[in-house]
Amino acid sequence: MNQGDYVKITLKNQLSENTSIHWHGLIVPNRMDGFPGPGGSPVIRPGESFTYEFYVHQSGTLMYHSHVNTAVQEIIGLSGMFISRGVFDESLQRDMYCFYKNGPLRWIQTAGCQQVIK
Ligand SMILES: [Cu+2]
Repeated sequence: MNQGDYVKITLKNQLSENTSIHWHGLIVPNRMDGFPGPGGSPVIRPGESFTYEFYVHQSGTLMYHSHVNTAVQEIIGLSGMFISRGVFDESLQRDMYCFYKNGPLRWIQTAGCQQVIK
């Protein structure tokens, strides 16, 4: 993504339980925040879809994650990085992040680092 982009991301819930996507650290309208509750951001029920739409106001290495049954859903993979290149950024060639996840053995355990070439 680039700072200033307008994004539309559709979540289709193929889980057997509710879910949502919270755009951690991103400044978005309450309804698009993915934090179900008073701000009006919806819970996505199994089999349903929801399209998150917002402008990317910030630059940097940000993240997204489930905001329903978070302790389980993040561990099984419903989380990741959201990288936004700033309009005034110098010519960065790569961005690196490490994302460690740990939980009970009956869940998937993952740990890893990735390099994103811009
Ligand atoms: Cu968060």
